[in-house]
Amino acid sequence: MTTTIRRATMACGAAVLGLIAATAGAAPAQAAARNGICESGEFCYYYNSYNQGSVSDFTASVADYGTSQPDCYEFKGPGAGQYQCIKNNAASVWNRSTVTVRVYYNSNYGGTYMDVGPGYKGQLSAALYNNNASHQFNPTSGGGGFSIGPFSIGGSYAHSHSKETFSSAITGGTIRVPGVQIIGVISQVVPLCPPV
Ligand SMILES: [Ca+2]
Repeated sequence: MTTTIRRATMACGAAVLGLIAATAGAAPAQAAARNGICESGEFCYYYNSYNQGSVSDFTASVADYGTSQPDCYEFKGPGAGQYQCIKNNAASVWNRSTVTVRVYYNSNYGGTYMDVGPGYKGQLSAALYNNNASHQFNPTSGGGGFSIGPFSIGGSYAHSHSKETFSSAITGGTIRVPGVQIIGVISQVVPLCPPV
């Protein structure tokens, strides 16, 4: 009898350990933005041409860099330009993210721009060279619509590769949205452990 209980306890413990390991393995590696190192997943400005000089690294869009210290977004890495504000001061870029990053001439994603594709490493265009004022990951346009929990209803959006529109209708109290919507994920439940 004692042997049976021990076996059951060990089997349960092994299952729980396996679940924890799977969860840890699925956690994505996080790039550390604003540490002066251009890492996988980041978009980076360089003070000098051809990816030389100090680096300023980002994992998110910024609409306004600021224009003076100590509040501006600055070049972080060692080398020429370190601690200088990045606005109108970047010569080259490296997009290590998986999406297009749009660099704008003006703040708040305005004016002429350059789309920097994933993996691009090199000069800013002549129009943006030392004339960078904001940048946007996976640039979008359009709007409208609303969302309830995981649902997004109505509106339109566009990005660098395609444009999609969708709509909804309310009929007899039912909200209808064409297309597939993922509303849940089925997870396997580990059985309860017997008392030790
Ligand atoms: Ca970094």
